[in-house]
Formats: sequence, C-alpha cells, structure tokens
Amino acid sequence: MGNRTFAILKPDAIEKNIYGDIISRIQADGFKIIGMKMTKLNERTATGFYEVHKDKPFFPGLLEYMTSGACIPMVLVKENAVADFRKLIGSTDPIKADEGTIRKDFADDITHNIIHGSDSDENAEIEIAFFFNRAELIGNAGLNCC
Ligand code: IDP
Ligand code: MG
Repeated sequence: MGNRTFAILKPDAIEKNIYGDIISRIQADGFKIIGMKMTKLNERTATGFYEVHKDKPFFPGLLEYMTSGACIPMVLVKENAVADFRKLIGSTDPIKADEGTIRKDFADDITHNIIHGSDSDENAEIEIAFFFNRAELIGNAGLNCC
C-alpha cells in the first residue's frame, strides 16, 4: 500500500475562497502536505491531466470547469493515502457522497465537485509527476519540513 496521493483543489474552491477550510479538513484527517502550489490549467494541460476522460460526454464541461480559474495541486502523505483520501472526499457526485465528506459539504454538483483525488497508487505517482518536480516536494530534496 502506497503512502502518497495527489489532490487538486479545483477552481471553485479558490473562487469561493473556501480552500483554507478544505485544507484544514485534510490536515485534521491526518494527511501531511509535502507539496502544494497555486497554478492555472490551460486547455492543453487540463486535457493532458484528464486524458483518460477525453471521449466522455462530460469532457467539454470538465475542461471548461478546470480551466475557469486557479487551482491548487497538492501531494499528500498518510498510510493508505489513496483509499483514505477517496473516503474523505466522497463520491464523484456530491448528492451520492456520504455525510461528512468534503464533496458532500462543499461541492455544487457532479461536474463542479471541488476536489480531485487519485484513484490508485500508480495514478497518484503519475499525477504527482504531472505537476511537481522531485525538488518541489518536502523530504525529497533541499526542502525542510515543519
Ligand atoms: P473522480 O474525480 O471522482 O475520480 P472521475 O470519474 O475520474 O471522478 O471524473 C473526473 C471528473 O470529471 C470528476 O471529478 C468530475 O469533475 C467530472 N465528472 C465525472 N463524471 C461526470 C459526469 O457524469 N457528469 C459531469 N461531470 C463528471
Ligand atoms: Mg478520477
């Protein structure tokens, strides 16, 4: 079981100025943040990140959403990180998400669902590498922690 996962606070989390509350939830659940930046996806980078969904009917809406403003990609560490984080964020569709999950409490709808979490250890590593160099992660290079 891997101990890293990858998350993105999606543009509505920044637009609504609620990303601090969401980050607090993530920390309170025991995740340590070892990489974080504020950035903005363009059509090319958003398409690259969501390549697997490019033939889905919802893809144009997803692209519009993900390029609509700044987002915050993050690298998170905890034992059993991928599964634990998916549990913390809840189902893709906030209507179906369990009580107390981040998507249940903060997301508007199935497209605008506020946060991304990797679905496997393998994808977590691919997604981390999409946004971060090793040197940008605490513990991997010159960066010191806490
Ligand atoms: P996940 O984020 O829960 O892993 P995925 O199936 O990987 O869900 O889909 C990626 C993103 O695409 C979702 O987080 C959501 O923003 C959007 N999305 C997924 N399914 C739908 C849908 O059926 N309608 C509209 N948007 C969707
Ligand atoms: Mg997914």
